Amino acid sequence: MPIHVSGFVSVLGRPNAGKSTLVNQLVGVKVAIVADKPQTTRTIIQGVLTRPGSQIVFLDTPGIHPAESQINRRMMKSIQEALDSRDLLIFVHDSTRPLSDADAHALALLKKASTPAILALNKIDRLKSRSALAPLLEGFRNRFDFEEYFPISASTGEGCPELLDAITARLPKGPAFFPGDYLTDSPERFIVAETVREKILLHTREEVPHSVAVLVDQWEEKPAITRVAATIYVERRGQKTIIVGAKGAMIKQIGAEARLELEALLGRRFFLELFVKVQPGWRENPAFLRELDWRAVYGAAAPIETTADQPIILAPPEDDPGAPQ
Ligand SMILES: Nc1nc2c(ncn2[C@@H]2O[C@H](COP(=O)(O)OP(=O)(O)OP(=O)(O)O)[C@@H](O)[C@H]2O)c(=O)[nH]1
Ligand SMILES: [Mg+2]
Repeated sequence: MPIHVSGFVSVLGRPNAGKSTLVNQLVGVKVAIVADKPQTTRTIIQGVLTRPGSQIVFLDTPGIHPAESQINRRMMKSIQEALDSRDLLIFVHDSTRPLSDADAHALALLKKASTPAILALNKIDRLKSRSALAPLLEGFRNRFDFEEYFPISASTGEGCPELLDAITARLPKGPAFFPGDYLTDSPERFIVAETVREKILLHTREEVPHSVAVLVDQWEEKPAITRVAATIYVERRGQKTIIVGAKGAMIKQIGAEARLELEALLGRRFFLELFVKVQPGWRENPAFLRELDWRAVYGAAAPIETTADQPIILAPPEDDPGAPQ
């Protein structure tokens, strides 16, 4: 029997470093939303890669940042969870940026975990010359004892096969935790809400991205279509005006983009109805934050009532008449 390895690998780093892009690249499917705004990821996102002889459970995390508000404290709690008793850590750094005090703070967190860590110097496709990597690497080496380092581009995939081989080589012997087609524990409800939020992040700037939360209110499976109603929460009236747009043009665009992506990912037709509500101070509201946290709402042993709660995304069935062409 060939040896089988498996393990939990947490992907950590500063906001916007490219952690979610990397997890999507390594898993080969978009499990986490990506945006050019910091603090895109707000909770742990699981992405599972199963290959012959190995299964890797990647845990994408929120960017490491000062926890000033309730929501930020919750995000830092997820980071702590991702640091506890894992097999390996991947620290992702945007190599177009120099080392800063904030990076030193992030590395101090890693040190406490005393788990082996690999450094991924990301976004090398944006470097004019590789010579910029040497001083950066030197700086990291002076601050943390990484096992290995890899220059990569999570966007283009450059360096990622080598990183994946190094990860696999460091995993302990063990059986697969999940079936071979299992990709994530994210319920479809959460995937829908996150996809809508991603489209909003792509179209807005300044304080709007931080002020947006999305919750699915209704979910109805029909034979030919899944009907979903979701509410976009913002903190101020002006933000609602931005998201709705002139004559509702912006919200229409957000809805259309989210729907197209969801249909391709989940392999069936969606009808998506979006509402926008002003909910001042939701980022400091523990009851609301709990509602946003699907793990807190469903729990590990939550009853599965509709396919919306099923934690497995399967590839689109080939003979599904509802699948987009
Ligand atoms: N050029 C280039 N851009 C990248 C690369 N990796 C990520 N990006 C971009 O960097 C931005 C941030 O990427 P994310 O994957 O959302 O970063 P993150 O570390 O998950 O960010 P948070 O969730 O906010 O902490 C996005 O615009 C990505 O497209 C890369 O290798 N090259
Ligand atoms: Mg992210």
